[in-house]
Amino acid sequence: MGYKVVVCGATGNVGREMLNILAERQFPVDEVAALASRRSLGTEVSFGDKTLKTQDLDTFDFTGWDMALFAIGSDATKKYAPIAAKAGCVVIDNSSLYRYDPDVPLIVPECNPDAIHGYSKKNIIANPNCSTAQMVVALKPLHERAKIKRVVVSTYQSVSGSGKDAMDELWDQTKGMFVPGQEVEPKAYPKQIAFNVIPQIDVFMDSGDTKEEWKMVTETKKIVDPSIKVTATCVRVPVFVGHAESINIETEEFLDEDEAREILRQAPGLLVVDKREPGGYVTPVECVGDFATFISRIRQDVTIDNGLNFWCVSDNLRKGAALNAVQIAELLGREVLKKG
Ligand code: 11C
Repeated sequence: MGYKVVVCGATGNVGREMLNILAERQFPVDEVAALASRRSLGTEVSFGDKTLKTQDLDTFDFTGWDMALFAIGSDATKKYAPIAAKAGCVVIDNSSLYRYDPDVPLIVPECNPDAIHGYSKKNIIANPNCSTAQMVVALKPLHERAKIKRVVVSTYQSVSGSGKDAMDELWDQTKGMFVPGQEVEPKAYPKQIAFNVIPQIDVFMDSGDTKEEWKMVTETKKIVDPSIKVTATCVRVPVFVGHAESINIETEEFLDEDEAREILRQAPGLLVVDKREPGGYVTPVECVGDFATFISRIRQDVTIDNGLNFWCVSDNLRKGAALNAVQIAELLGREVLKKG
């Protein structure tokens, strides 16, 4: 016997990846419902070698369904997640709405799988922001060995993090640069993204940080350890899929770069590609469609006693969103629902 699984927001970038990954990982499903808002109704989506017709999220009855993977943004989640949860269907939510709620576990299965048991307070589990998810997979094993005191991270985030319109904007703006009269004005972003980089992701907060930067700080504390200090600068770059991060850590105990490389090699969810030669590292275009988070450029930071630098790349639609949600579904099945 398998699970009855709902994917809400099945026609979006993340919803489609959720269906792909459920099929790729052969998640034990008895039935899958693909839900969409009324304006996308009737759109067909792929699930393995099957095609599913989307159903109306507004009128769907969640009773009798085991779990629902939500990828519909905070506003719609606010309306529909409590309906699903109340009907007994466990919600695994990709929006930021519940991430900071003390009664909702925020889970990256490689880091804090035991938090799964907290799901029952609200019948909701939160999935972290993409830039946090890939970073904490790398931080956790290093923290266990040498206790991380402080993290300085700079991100290079792809436009797929802002959705399909932003991907179209990068494509059209790039083409428009070469065709006089067809220049495309910025709409998804405050400035031109083609052949440019933008040091703003999400809105500004009173502190001067952006919300994306604040999310990295707050979510790392909830997932790994509240004592870790994080400072982040998040930057949008003209890449379609795949987020990259330059990460600097300061640890309580000394950690040699070779030992760090070995720890990261052994850690779940990571693949180390670290040759000190031209091209001996992973870039965003190479990680697209992969499950792993790739670590490269591991080296000592000699400006402090206990410091390390490394480069971290992952498919933001996968580990940063859909894959992590499916891994949570697998964990929920294994540890809690125990069907099949
Ligand atoms: C981006 N990280 O790349 C964002 C997208 O809180 O789930 C995901 C926002 C979130 O723009």
